[in-house]
Amino acid sequence: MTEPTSSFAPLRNDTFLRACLGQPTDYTPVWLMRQAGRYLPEYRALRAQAGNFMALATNPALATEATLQPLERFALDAAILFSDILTVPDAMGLGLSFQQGEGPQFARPVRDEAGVAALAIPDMDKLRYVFDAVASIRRALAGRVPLIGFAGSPWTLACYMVEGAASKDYRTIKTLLYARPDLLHRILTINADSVAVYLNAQIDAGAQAVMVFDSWGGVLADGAFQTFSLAYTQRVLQQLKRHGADGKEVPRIVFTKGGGQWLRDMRALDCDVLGVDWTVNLATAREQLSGHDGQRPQSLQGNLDPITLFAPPATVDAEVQRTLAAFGAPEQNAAHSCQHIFNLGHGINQHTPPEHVAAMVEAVHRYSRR
Ligand code: 1CP
Repeated sequence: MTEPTSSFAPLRNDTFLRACLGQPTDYTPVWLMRQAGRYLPEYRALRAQAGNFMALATNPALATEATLQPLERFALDAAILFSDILTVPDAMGLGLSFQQGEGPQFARPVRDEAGVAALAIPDMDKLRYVFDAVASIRRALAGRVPLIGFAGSPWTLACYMVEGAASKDYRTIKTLLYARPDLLHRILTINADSVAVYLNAQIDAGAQAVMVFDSWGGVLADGAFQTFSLAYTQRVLQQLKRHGADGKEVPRIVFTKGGGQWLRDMRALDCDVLGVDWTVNLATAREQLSGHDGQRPQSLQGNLDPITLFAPPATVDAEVQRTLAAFGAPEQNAAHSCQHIFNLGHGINQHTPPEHVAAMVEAVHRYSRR
């Protein structure tokens, strides 16, 4: 087989990708969920220049700038595409808008038989701006660190599509789940197939890893999680390309907030990394993932409580040390083992002092250097 050639610069820091694939590294790689965003003054200036969030996200040059902003400040080991999980339901025609300070809103939420019947996999041309941004970011990175592409899980997208906005109790979608599971299954099937096509297009455009954000999987009852979230995340993973345009393996990360008690179910997922929130003990999680059924063990991503970053830098430093110690010394000899990717347990809070992020990233690298 001939290696496909790539027009992108060679990767100079592969620490994150190695850890994703369970290979030993010289230190523990680190990046942050929502690392580009409102806690950075330069992001707020860029968004003001664009006018609003969607104007920023749909402009590949500005999205590239937003992606690179945190990398200019901190020695992060990965970049993540600047976009949003809700671009997919927006392309389905649900009418997304972001009210300043209020979060996302859909003009036409999906709530009844007719709304569900009208849903279809969106034309990927409507999401061309995302794939253009991926290619543009990849060029701008010039091999500095790998680029992560992402999408929402079918369940998490459905939460917004049915609720129409962020929710406190998920009453509308859970009522649908219990009263009309047939309708929810149809939404989730369309979401899964849409997300698969969408992530494959990001891979083709240059994404070097992909992540599925199951941000609201943890609000489901045991049993419902497996049926309405996990099964559809697996349906996405089963359709994903294994290799990028450059012929390199593209690791898959799945993060379920509040999913710690389901790691034994999640290890059956066809993915390389499981993201965990701060309620999880990393040593226990590592034990649960290691040496299972002869398959390559998944690596772990996480899990500092994002609110830790409001404490003084000395505390941040101590909490980083504690998190690294909780995972324990990474395996250095096996070709494949459960490795650690340092991250927060959920997205960074918009009021976080950037200097504390600097202290965190520096501490991860200092304490983990082998
Ligand atoms: O006002 C603004 O500037 C908008 C704030 C904002 C930003 C910076 C939104 C609206 N989205 C984003 C970017 C974003 N969203 C990224 C790329 C930035 C990066 O990581 O560096 C990513 C990966 C997301 C993913 C996302 N969007 C998730 C999953 C991650 C998570 O935190 O759980 C979710 C749930 C969303 C929905 C969403 N979009 C925006 C907001 C404020 C929200 C959350 C709404 C809610 O609380 O339910």
